[in-house]
Amino acid sequence: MLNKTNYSPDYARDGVQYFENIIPDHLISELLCEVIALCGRKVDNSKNLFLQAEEALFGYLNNNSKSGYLALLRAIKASVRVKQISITPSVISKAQKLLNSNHISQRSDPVLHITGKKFQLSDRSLAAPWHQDWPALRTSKHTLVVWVPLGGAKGKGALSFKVGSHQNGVINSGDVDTVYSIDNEEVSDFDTLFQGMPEGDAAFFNSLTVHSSQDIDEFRMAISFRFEDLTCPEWRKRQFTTSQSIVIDKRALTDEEKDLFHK
Ligand SMILES: O=C(O)CCC(=O)C(=O)O
Repeated sequence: MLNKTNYSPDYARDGVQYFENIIPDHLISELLCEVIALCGRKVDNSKNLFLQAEEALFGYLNNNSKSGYLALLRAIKASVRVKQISITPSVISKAQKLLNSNHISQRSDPVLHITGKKFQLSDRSLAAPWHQDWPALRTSKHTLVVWVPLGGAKGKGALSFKVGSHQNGVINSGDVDTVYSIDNEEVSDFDTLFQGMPEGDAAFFNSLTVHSSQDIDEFRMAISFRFEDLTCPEWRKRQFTTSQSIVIDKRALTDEEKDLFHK
């Protein structure tokens, strides 16, 4: 196991790199305030925002149906506060540098990641097993993932990475559940890199870099988003497609929908 004190990862060699203080504090605070407000609570500026967000989300989970809670999570991840973080100039310039391209895009939507036992909706853990992101995206060959903790990642809540695993291309995966999960034996030759991450830091990693999160008791919240290299000739040949397209449900309007604006 490698950790921060004895190892400093390099993006090209290791497929992962950490940047400290790259996300301005106010953007994280504003997103946490958004979470609290969307849960129907008032923000108390004298108290810790992350703890208030935890309480607000937990209250919402207990007082609403599972589908209502999942709808709220989708609303949170679609908030412009998430977009503001994903297009922070410091993040964009690092992404351009790591992708070695000035022409980059964000083809897929940001993802909201919550771990912590009390937020589990079934007996299935919220943690992600070892996996690569590329098979779920199938976009450019150099897709870069940025993972931004919003709180709870200073210890076990952070991600673990298999150092250099991106160099092996797409690795065999088993059953596709929430992710294309990879057995431990497939990646046992790689060192595991794990380091806690305070808010403001971000991990940038190649979408082929195998990573996982741990099943923890405490609440941890993070967002991730992806950058694509628009100059990737191979992706151009595939007409810039992605497996993460948003499907529009073209069903007929119900009577209730037709009346929505006439009440
Ligand atoms: O935050 C997590 O628990 C998992 C994140 C992850 O696997 C990803 O960003 O691809």
